[in-house]
Amino acid sequence: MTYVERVLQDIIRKNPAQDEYIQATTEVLHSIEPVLDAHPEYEANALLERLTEPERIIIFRVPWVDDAGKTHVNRGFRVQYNSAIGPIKGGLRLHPSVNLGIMKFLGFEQIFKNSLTGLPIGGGKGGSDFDPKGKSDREVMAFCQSFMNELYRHIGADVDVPAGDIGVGAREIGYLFGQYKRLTGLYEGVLTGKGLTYGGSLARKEATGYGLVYFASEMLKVKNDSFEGKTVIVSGSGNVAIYAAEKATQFGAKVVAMCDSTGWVYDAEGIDLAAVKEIKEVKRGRIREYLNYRPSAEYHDGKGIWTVKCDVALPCATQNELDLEDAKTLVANGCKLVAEGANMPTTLEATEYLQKNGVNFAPGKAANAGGVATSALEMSQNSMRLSWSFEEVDSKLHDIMKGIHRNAYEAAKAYGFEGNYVVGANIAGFLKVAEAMMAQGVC
Ligand code: NDP
Ligand code: 2IT
Repeated sequence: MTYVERVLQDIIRKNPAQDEYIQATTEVLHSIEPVLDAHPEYEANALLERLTEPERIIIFRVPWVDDAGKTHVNRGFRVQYNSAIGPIKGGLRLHPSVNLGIMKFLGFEQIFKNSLTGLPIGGGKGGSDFDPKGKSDREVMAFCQSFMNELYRHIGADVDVPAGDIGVGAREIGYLFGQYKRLTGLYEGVLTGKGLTYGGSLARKEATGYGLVYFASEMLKVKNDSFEGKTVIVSGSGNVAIYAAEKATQFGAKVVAMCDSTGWVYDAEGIDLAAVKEIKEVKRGRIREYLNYRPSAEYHDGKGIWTVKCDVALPCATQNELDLEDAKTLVANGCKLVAEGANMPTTLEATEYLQKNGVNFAPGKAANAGGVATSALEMSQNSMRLSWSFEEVDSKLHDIMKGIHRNAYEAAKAYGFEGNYVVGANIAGFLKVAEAMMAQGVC
């Protein structure tokens, strides 16, 4: 049995019912096998065993009272996965599906993503099974304050710096920041994605989506191609999706479909992003309301966005939203590039099918790293107590995405997998963390 097989077998045995976590570790560990073969000292020092076991996991009760006076209890998580290259960094997700396996898969992926940015940030993730949909602002505030009443003991500007993810945007970060400040008396960059009046960075809101398109552009450039004239599908209609669609449009593409968890819209004329922003960012409404703005568009309930014919697909909603059947449909419709804005939106089988059928494929840990990279830029600005212009941050983000593309491309090539960004991103991300862990001894 190989080293990787042995470690994976242990992971499966010790973590029953953590499917997403097993999926993520399986993909990463298999793809770094060539590096492990070249570095026998990693096995001798139980590096994979240490890397796959989080430094610590905090699970806590989050009681809060709704507007009718009823008390609810949610479960809070923070998985502090790995701090070898910097303080723990990663988002908070508020969604009813949140459980330990999902938190661990996200935290594990974050280690390599953060390493790829080239910035000094370790990996982690957190969140809760609280559902912000349909809650009043006061209820969301009550939840966030209660969540922070426990979390504040475990975080800090040089310890662990949470941010947004699904269900967590500027509103939630504001409530969390206010409560942290109240409990600790510290005004510090303990969270990123903050509002611009209290330490937030310009371009953080746009960063993940813009970064995704910068990365995909580099992939197209390798093939002497560009976004100009491409037909694009963007799944989701949240933070990542909206700004991916915006940048793709700026780069000359036509985005024809977007969705939420209820249904999807198709607009042959190209999605009207001002309408989507008003529905999602202002009204917190459903994507079907798009028809009120563009009656000529189509709305369909349920899944099905991947049946739309496109050149480029950008999954920006959630994990495992693009399965083998969807991959087959995309290939049959002539799709040439899939870049993940979400974390692990493509199943293992679908990824393999796309790659085997000539689709240029970018994994989320490389392609969506612009969000956390810009969070690290927000941390730098907070430490320096100054703020950069939008253009300055955006240009740093663009350079970082080009750098990640180059590193992933070169790492894959060095190990004989040219053009395979999954292998390249995993190897490049892993090497830096592995070296840092080896240098720091058994810990
Ligand atoms: P948001 O909460 O802003 O938006 C999420 C979007 O995805 C919504 O449109 C939501 O629809 C949709 N969605 C969620 N779950 C499902 C589902 N089960 N089926 C279909 N659609 C679904 O989150 P973000 O845009 O921030 O995050 C999207 C993805 O990007 C996540 O995977 C996240 O981990 C990843 N990511 C986010 C980063 C960031 O900076 N925000 C950085 C890197 C990655 P609905 O409203 O109906 O739930
Ligand atoms: O998945 C991710 O990279 C994020 N949700 C962003 C994390 C961050 O710290 O900005």
